[in-house]
Amino acid sequence: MKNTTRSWAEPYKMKMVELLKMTTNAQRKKALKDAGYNTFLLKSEDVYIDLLTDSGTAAMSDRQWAGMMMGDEAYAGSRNYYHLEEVVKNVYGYKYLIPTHQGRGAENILSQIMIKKGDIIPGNMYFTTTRLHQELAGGKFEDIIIDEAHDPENEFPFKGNVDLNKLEKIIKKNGAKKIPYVSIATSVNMAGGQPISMQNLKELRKFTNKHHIKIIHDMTRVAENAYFIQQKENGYSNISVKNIVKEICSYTDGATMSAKKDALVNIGGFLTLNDWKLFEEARNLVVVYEGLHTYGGLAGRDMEAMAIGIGESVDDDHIRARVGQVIYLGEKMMAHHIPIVKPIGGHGIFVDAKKFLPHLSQDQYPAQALAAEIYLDSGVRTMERGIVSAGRKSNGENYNPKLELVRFTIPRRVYTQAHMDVIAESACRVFDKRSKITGLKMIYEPKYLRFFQARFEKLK
Ligand code: PLI
Repeated sequence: MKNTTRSWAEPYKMKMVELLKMTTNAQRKKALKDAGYNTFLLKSEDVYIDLLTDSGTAAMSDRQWAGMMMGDEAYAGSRNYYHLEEVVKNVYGYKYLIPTHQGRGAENILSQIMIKKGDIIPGNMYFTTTRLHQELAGGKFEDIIIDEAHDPENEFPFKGNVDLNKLEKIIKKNGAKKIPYVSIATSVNMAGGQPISMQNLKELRKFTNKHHIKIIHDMTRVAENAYFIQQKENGYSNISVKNIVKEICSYTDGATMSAKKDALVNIGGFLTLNDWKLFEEARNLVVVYEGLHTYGGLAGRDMEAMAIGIGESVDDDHIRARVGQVIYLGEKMMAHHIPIVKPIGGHGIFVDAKKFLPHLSQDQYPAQALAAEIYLDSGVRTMERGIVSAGRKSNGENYNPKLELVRFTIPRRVYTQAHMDVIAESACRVFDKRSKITGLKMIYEPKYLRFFQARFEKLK
């Protein structure tokens, strides 16, 4: 619940630390060149502060580590599976659970059981792996997020909202039968971690019920979304994040989860569904791709850590400190007039590379070039979220997204406020010499999810 009596300071203390290697500018220059100017290809030991992602990078609690020791490594019917099933039911309210090794494992199974060739999957902005699985299953993603989400300057508090008019047009044009489900992410990643409001979700539920269309929830960062609802939406300021999370889930028919984010584990995910028939199909398919339906590619200990992490993730003090740290960093950057996506989202700061480097065109990969430059300056590793991440359409054309961003993603419970200061200082230094930054040329492009492995050269 809203607590304004003290700052967002962390509700935990350190028990163990991991030592970091400090690098010189010359070492970083070489490492960057060897990595083809792609921060995904850097060796982690060459990184000082790693903001590549908040995925699988959280610090687990002593309770989670204790849970790891309680792993029941049975091939079938592990006690940790039943614990996880109970937690998913209690915290999120979904009925049936299929564990998977991570989020995309769940996306694969979901797409295969629900999407037919020629189907359309409307969603509140694409996510890389989600859209690819929809396409591989023969479907086509259509963006129905509100226009405000594509404008980094627009300060609307719920930029994750769906534009129901866009959805209605798709239904009118194609018929509801062509739409197996609407794909709704909480804390929309590619928009900058922007939340969807409860009101919008309720309206969407009403609308989809009318057309007998299901809603599948990408609940990877649902607790962060719930926190923004608590802070910004009328009527929720006295409701706990835990209860808001449960209400969000209640308006949807099932979910895919990458537990590597909100749920505070280093590996794990699941698919959860309310419909028994769909669950039966998913339970059958999981044995093909992941493992038996009571472990889904995970060790028993991983499921235990996830069950405990889910409980911790919806604690009000935890989530307030988590988002508080992100906002602290964002405000420091804004004070230096660095163009960032506003409002500040839940899991990181998204720098607007188009505005940061206005002298570069999008085909010179401004966000990729900026991420490289930040690493060179300070050893801080960030990630491109622009034209490289967006990839190509089936006809080979680039997607050319409106947003060309560098994501400074904050791992949960890992870095201190002093680290945030170092990151902000580096961003400011690079901003001050921005006119000297040159673009990049792509020299190697993999077929799928090119941002992970593409290589670049510096343009003169
Ligand atoms: O990385 P996975 O396979 O556990 O999850 C895929 C995935 C699905 N949905 C959303 C919204 C994600 O953010 C997501 C993964 N995100 C990554 C790896 C990230 O760095 O944002």
